[in-house]
Amino acid sequence: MNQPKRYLITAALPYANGLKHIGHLAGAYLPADIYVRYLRAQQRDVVFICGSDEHGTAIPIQAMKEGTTAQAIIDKYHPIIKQNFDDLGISFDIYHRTSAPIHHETAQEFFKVLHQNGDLETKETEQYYDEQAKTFLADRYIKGTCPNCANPNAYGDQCEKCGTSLSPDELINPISTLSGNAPVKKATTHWYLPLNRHEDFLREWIIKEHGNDWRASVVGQCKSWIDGGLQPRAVTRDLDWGIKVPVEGADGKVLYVWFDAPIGYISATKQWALDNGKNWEPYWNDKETKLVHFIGKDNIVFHCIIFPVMLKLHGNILPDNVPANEFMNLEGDKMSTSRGWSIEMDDYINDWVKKENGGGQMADALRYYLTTIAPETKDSEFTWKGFKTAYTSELSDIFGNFVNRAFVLMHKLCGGKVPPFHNDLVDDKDKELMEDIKATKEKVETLIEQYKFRDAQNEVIDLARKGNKYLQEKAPWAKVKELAENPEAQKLIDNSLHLSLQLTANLAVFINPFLPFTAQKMLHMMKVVDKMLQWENAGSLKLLSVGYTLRAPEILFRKIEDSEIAAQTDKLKVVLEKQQAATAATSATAPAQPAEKAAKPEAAPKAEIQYDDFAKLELKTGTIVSAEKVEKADKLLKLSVDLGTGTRTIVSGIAMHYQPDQIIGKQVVVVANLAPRKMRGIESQGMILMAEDANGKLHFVNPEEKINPGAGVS
Ligand code: B3M
Ligand code: ZN
Repeated sequence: MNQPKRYLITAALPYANGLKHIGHLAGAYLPADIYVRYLRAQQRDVVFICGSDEHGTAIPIQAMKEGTTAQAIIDKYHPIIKQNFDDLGISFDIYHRTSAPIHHETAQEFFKVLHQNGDLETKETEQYYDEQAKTFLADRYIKGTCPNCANPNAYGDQCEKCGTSLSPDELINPISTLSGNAPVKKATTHWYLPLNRHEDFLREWIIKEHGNDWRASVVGQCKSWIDGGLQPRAVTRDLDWGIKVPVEGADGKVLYVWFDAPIGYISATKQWALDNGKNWEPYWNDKETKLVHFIGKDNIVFHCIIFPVMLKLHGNILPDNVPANEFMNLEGDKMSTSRGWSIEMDDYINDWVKKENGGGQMADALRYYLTTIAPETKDSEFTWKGFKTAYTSELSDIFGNFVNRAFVLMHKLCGGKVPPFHNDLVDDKDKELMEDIKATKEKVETLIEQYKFRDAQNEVIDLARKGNKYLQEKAPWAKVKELAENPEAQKLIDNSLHLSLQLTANLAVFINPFLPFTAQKMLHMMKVVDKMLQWENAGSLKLLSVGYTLRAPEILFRKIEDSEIAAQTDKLKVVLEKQQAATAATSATAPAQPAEKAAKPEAAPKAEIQYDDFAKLELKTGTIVSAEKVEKADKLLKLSVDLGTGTRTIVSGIAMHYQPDQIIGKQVVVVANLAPRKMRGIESQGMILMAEDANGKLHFVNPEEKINPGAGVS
């Protein structure tokens, strides 16, 4: 593409159903922000769009959990998430909401156009219905085993483990999450987007046109989708939360959230245009717009297959790139807000950012580390130790240190003013540094334009590293002693500090897209205005005028204490301890008794319960079909248990009592409706009843004769 006329940059619309964590930040919002800040510095016409995704079953499900209404949920989380992004310097031009009337209208109009053009199909199908809850079940309300990876907790729309997008019919052993019952089939009519009609277009556009410039992981995922054969996708749902389907005979139906949410990018652009006296249309209709969607890998199919087909049918432009990121893990495990194993943006802000009076230093600290470990090509890992190391040994000791030294020396040796540059005394070291400054511009540009933000940021640190080396070699402080006998000494001091200060100004320009708060602080120290950060200034050696008075240096990056890091890792330890306590409970074993204390003391009697309490348990017979030791866990075995309707993975604390091969084929009683829980990275989907004898040995509880697996126990 030639230089695009304008840019429209979107970042995935977060569900307003809870706090968002730093993995989300690293996945979509931070890289998008870096890109946008870079484009703005280039004076390009760019609009950065985001907002809350407020439909879909995620919202009413959260409302159910919090005992409130769906509306209350979105009204609670939308402003928090918006503020969190703001505190971390994510500079959206608009953070809109899909509950806004302009969005409802836009999404309905979009649907109508497709409907009127005959681009949708209707079909009566049998759909899952929960007879107890008296409602059709939206995909998210159905759980079952993934046909692709056998994850037993796949949802009716997607398996979050392998990323496959599913329809409820593909799930093995579906159950309703509303009642826990197996749902029944009932007839209902829905509108479908026949993706199968667009296979050729998609193949041409993704594989042929973008096979080389899109990330390999993105192209690969799309290709395997297309090769697998595309099916018509229902774009309406039987649900009472969402955007009403705007055609006759669609009572009680709403647009599927993944139909309306990406249209949210368009409605947000409209709102932005209204607010700013602009015209939104060219951003979505003119081929000279470069549209880029920043997302996490779980959103690829929606942004690369479904939405593009919708855009094409509706007559809009298509994305130029969809630089999806992989996932970021936390200290050895997948990040998950529901399990508490995550760092919410909100928590980070409260613990680090709010304490420093709006300087943004700690917001930049997070931005920096997340970019150094950006999961651009593979999953990556956040550790608090890594955070501190990257911050201290790179940001503070290299970047911060260079800027500080340049300023301190300039005040000491050059009277607080930008010293002159004496061309007659230029040496090879000066020349090398000047070349490095110029070359960095091109390197950073190329990398950012290829969405390689991690490498781009590295180049900036590398340039600061070169600055340190230069100062070290030039050692202007040592030249002071020569001043009396060597008339050129002051000139040499001037040259090294002149260049160091021009480099400092360049570092501000280069670091600005990545660490905007730091760039602002540097502007203040240099007493220059925002305009200096324009990208055309990058590489220039004339950013600061000779004789100009500069301020005293400010500390760009304060020290991070070990105690601050310990406080964070302690928080995670608490989560882990809670999980382990729960593990001990679900595996039905007390920790193995030490040998000298063989006999177990009598457990205290538990409080009396009602029959209803007991009836909540779903007990079933099962047969152990496989067993293996869990690595680095002495007490745990990982079992596959056949429950008649399918197999479950159950992690059980019986490894001290049974060898894996001893128990294959054993019948057991399983608590089948226990919420799944992760132990040592394995999801346990139930618990096996065990009896513990006076010596602390565990015995299986099972029917006296073998019976069919899946038999109810009561
Ligand atoms: N809300 C899913 C997510 O937050 C969804 C993205 C919509 S982007 C149009 O991952
Ligand atoms: Zn799967």
